[in-house]
Amino acid sequence: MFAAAAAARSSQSVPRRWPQNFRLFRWFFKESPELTMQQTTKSYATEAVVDLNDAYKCVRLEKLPPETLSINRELVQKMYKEMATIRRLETVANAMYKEKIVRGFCHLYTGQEAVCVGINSAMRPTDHLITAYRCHGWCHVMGIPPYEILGELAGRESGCQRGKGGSMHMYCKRFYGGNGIVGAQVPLGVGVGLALKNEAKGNVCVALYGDGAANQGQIFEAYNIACLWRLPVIFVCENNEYGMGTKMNRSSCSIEYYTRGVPLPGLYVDGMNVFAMRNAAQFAIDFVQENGPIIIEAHTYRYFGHSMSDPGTSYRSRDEVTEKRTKHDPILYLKQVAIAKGLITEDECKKVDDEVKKEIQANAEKVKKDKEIKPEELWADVYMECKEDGIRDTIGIRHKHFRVGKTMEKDNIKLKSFKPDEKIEPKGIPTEILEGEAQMEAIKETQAVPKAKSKEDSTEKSKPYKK
Ligand SMILES: Cc1ncc(C[n+]2csc(CCOP(=O)(O)OP(=O)(O)O)c2C)c(N)n1
Ligand SMILES: [Mg+2]
Repeated sequence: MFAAAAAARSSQSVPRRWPQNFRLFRWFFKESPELTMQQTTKSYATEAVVDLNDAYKCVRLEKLPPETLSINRELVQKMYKEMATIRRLETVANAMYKEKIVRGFCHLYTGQEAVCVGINSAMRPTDHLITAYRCHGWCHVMGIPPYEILGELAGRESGCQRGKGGSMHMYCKRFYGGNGIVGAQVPLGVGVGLALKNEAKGNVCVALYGDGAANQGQIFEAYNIACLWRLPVIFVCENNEYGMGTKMNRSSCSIEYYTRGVPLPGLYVDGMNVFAMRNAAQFAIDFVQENGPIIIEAHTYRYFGHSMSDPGTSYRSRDEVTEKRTKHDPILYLKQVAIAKGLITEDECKKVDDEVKKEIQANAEKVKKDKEIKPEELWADVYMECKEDGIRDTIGIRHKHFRVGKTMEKDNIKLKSFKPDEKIEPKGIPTEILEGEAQMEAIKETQAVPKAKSKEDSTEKSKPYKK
């Protein structure tokens, strides 16, 4: 693979970036073949072919993904509904945050929908995925219902993690979150890739990170080990051009993120084009099983600020955002191409928009009436299996570990050589386990300890564990 990759690399020309690459987005302009076709209110086709010629660039790859993609009504309708749902979900999350129903961190995905919908549409039901904190769209496509996403955002017991995770920490089977530490999910994704390689069933793991995270050391360590061990990992850099308030070219010596994993092959994809994303993901899923990891850079854009506390206008102009929204919007693109190809009508899109709006609004209203969990439940569901005698909190009290939430099915990764861990016997730490009200009492008791007067008192009273 490497000889071929080296040969391919030497024949690469240095590609230009998005803003200069006008051809890449010609579909948005009048001269686009798709858009000059008469837009009809009647859909008449069941299948069509989309030209993706300009959506890719590559490095160290012998061939690009196919230049065309065959799409049908069912696929287009599913994609449209998913993208419309994510867009509405984020609009409602934004409103609920402003109403102070959603608290804490909240990073909206609006503008980036084509990346998650396109990639997910190519994934098999047995593939795995891990991402960072900008995860609501991913949660939806990986199978968490909107009601549970909104419930989680609002900290209600109806949330997918019973309100204990919030915006950045949502999970479901084969989906490992939702991670708040920039870049930290990438080595974890490589770990999942290692397990999948050992399992030897041909499944892959998609590990996502942002353009800001792309400069971290751990990303390169992850590339290295994944490449050395030929792990079935698809690294996806969701390049939305900003890391918080910093434009990519102010933080990165090279903004060609797909080229940066020497000797890994890389693929640049127009991340506002859901069909290109699907095609690239299909290509990558096949590729990594044979050859080991690949990097995909999905060039996208976020419409809102970094998080709810950032209006997103101090480091970029309003005109820039407006231009992206009006000329490069991923939902508009899908809609225009699908209408032009006769796969969907304006009326059908409107119907989906209305249904989605109604459904998400109803979910939001329901969530607002839902309860929060009781404080005792904070110690529940921490582990799949608790191997110690209870769990310790930050002040050293042991609590009984119990399950309350939906039992997440044990992951379907079954290693050939898997041996369960020995039971861990904790040493030198108290083993008394408190339950329910008793544990709340114990906390109050600890908090009520008066401030130490002397040095001896201080050592005695600040002992972390209750005897
Ligand atoms: C290790 C670490 N450093 C810094 C932060 C603070 N931080 C949160 S998001 C962020 C920017 C990341 O940007 P990018 O990777 O491009 O992701 P995006 O927000 O654009 O999706 C930073 C620096 C953090 N959470 N973790
Ligand atoms: Mg970014």
